[in-house]
Amino acid sequence: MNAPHDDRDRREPRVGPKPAGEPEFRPYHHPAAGWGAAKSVGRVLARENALVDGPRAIMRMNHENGGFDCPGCAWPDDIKGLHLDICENGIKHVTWEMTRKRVGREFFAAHSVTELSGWSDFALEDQGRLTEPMVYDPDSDHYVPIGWRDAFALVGRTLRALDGPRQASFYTSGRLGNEATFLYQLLARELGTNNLPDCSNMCHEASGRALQASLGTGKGTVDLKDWEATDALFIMGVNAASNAPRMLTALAEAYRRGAQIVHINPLVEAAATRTIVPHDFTDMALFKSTRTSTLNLQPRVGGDMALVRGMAKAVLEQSRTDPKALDQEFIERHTAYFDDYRKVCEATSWEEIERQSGVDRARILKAARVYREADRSIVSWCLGVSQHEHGVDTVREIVNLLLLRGNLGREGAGPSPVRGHSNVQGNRTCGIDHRPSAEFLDRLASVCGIDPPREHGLDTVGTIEAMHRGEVKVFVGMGGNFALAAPDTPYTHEALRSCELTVQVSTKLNRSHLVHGRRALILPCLGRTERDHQRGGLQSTSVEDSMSMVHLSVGMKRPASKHLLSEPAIIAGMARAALPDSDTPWEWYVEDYDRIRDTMAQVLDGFEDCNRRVRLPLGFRIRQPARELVFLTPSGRAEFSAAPLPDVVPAPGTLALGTMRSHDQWNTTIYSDNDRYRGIRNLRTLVFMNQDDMRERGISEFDPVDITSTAKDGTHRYLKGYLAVPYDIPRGCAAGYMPEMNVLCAIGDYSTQSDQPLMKHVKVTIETAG
Ligand SMILES: Nc1nc2c(c(=O)[nH]1)N[C@H]1C(S)=C(S)[C@@H](COP(=O)(O)OP(=O)(O)OC[C@H]3O[C@@H](n4cnc5c(=O)[nH]c(N)nc54)[C@H](O)[C@@H]3O)O[C@H]1N2
Ligand SMILES: Nc1nc2c(c(=O)[nH]1)N[C@H]1C(S)=C(S)[C@@H](COP(=O)(O)OP(=O)(O)OC[C@H]3O[C@@H](n4cnc5c(=O)[nH]c(N)nc54)[C@H](O)[C@@H]3O)O[C@H]1N2
Ligand SMILES: [Mo]
Repeated sequence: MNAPHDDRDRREPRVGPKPAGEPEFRPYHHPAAGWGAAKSVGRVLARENALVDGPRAIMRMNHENGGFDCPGCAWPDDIKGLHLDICENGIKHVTWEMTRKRVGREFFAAHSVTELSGWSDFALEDQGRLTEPMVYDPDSDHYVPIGWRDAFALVGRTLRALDGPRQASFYTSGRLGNEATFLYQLLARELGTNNLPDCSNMCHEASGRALQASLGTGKGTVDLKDWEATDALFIMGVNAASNAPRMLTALAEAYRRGAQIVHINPLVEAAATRTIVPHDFTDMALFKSTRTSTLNLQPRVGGDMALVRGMAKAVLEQSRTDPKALDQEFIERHTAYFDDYRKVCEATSWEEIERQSGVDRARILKAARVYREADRSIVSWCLGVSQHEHGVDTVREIVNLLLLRGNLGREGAGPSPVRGHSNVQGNRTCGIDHRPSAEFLDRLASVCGIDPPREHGLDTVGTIEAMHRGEVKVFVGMGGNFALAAPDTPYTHEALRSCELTVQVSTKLNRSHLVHGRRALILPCLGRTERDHQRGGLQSTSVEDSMSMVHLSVGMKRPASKHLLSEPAIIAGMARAALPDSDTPWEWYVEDYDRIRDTMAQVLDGFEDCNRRVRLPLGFRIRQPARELVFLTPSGRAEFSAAPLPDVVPAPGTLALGTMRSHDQWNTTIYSDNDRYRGIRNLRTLVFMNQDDMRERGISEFDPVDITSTAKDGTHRYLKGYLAVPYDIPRGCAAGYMPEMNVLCAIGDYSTQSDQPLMKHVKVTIETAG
């Protein structure tokens, strides 16, 4: 059906491209991946003029030896290393970096910053790769060329002129390789600050904190071999077909093996239906699809903890007559506080569980039965679980459930968070943490000969608030698109604009270059697909995937411009300028990244001998104490938690809105206005609603609506003229796209447990546009 009328042009600058036609909504009934994906890949390659280089690069991607790591997502490479496992969105992402288009000095001479500010985000990135360092010239309102040396001198001078190092903040987006990451945190800490916000603060902070508290390590414990051996998979709050597409292969294989696959998501996403395995060419040719689900449960937004509590309660109830429902021996030998947990489960009534989860008891019992009957279970989750007020409690509840049946420390069982950016987990491992442990700082001090600050630094929200107050004056963005990715867009923009200096290390032009401080630098860097030559020869960089595997990534393309520097070189350049007397051998490190790895081997737990081990065919796996049933918790055991259920039922008349990605986007990078698996074309400014919620408000399909959010402090934020789309989503829930909807996320609305912005639970009212 087409929209009756179109007032979308009033909402410039839009994030996505100019729609190619009228908005459409036609529910998608085909299997995920398969030919739809293949067609879409062909279009993307053609658009980026990459028909020759694209396929060649893709054949080198995620290869067991010698290729570069797919910058798409953090899903691990196939452990067997026998076939390439590639996906539509990974290919889109690689070709996005390999485009032949360039943004040179002529471009910036032709367009003022004010003019560019009116462009869509799509148009900005679509100009191609940045080619040389640029500095903002306030007199002309243009970016003008600057040499690397002068650029570094400006950074150094500004940092040295601050009242203290805590007036600077160093953001990381999860693309940065391990070696650059290590140098970056060293720079911040040698300067004297732990102000190291990262995209994790908006992403999996809750997962890390929960796993740390329960198991004493902030990561999942399973690997792909476990996925291949498990009897039951519980997939919660992830849109895998779009955001971790290679998971589809694992799901299809699990189904064929006879494993149970339970999806828990307010939306029935494409991965919860059927797929055609992308690398299975016979399946592709025969249109043969495989199911990827055996049960779908649709909790309300924020209802996961209640649902998991219900499953646990059912298992405990069963154990009264069937002692084998629990793994008593595991509970006794390896866990603490089980009695408290049992009591809280008993005290939580089924009525409360049904009301808070939005799922009836019979269906929860069905899921519980799958869990009870499985010898080995894995629970996997992503942002649908973490970006909530009670994200930490919910992840801990997941661990509680796993502990009941000893689903930990053995093959085919355990917690398995799906991380986001391709190296976001490596960033944390290598020291990006605004709350570093004392042991880490001690080792850093003794190995690197610096005196790192001990007090905690600022995270993402903390940095924005501090910039707004004028307390942080220099913002360095190591990748990413902070201006668009962070919550409360206008507030974040005011914060960035009040800085003395903003520095963005980037591959492409984006909003964060236009929303800048009094002075501003764009420092263009090599991408992951590109050759990185230093004095010591061709360099490689290491990355860590979602399942703690560390491997080397080697670029093979000629750099987009001869003026680009690698990220380690840019960090070292800034460091030398800011710390002229530093004893750290910055330049020496950059000559040969093996030297950085040698230092990392001494500082980082699990990195011993990493230069050798990272060169093994599949790299190495970082030691996982919890996997070996060693728990670095206060009790020395895996700890049950016993939190009460939060009240997540929306107040009458209000809805709980989750912000999420479309199929054709990579965080703030939008490829098109389509969301294939959800049946949407030519539309991003939409809100998915339950049909009854729409009827109650007198709203029909594609009616323009106004969305009002109410923050914890009672203030309101608005999006006007969005189009309503009736969708299979529980009553009281709504969903729409990030980053546009960040306008609705108040800066003060972050979780008291994880400090994560509540991007999956915005309290809103929706009414016909007035
Ligand atoms: N192609 C592509 N790949 C990506 C990204 C990308 O933008 N594009 N981003 C990367 C990054 S940084 C990350 S962190 C990941 C993100 O991967 P996802 O977590 O899949 O990201 P979202 O699109 O935010 O989708 C969240 C999912 O949670 C569901 N959801 C919303 N609220 C709830 C809830 O209360 N409970 C449950 N159970 N589910 C809920 C939504 O219906 C949706 O399916 O993907 C990574 N991979
Ligand atoms: N409302 C809402 N907001 C969200 C979320 C949500 O679900 N809802 N999700 C949050 C999450 S999970 C995340 S991870 C953040 C993402 O936040 P960010 O990581 O800050 O954003 P990205 O869009 O991934 O960054 C894209 C930019 O990175 C740069 N880039 C790409 N490759 C490279 C490289 O190799 N090196 C360098 N230096 N730069 C590069 C390019 O210039 C590109 O424009 O957004 C968060 N924001
Ligand atoms: Mo993320």
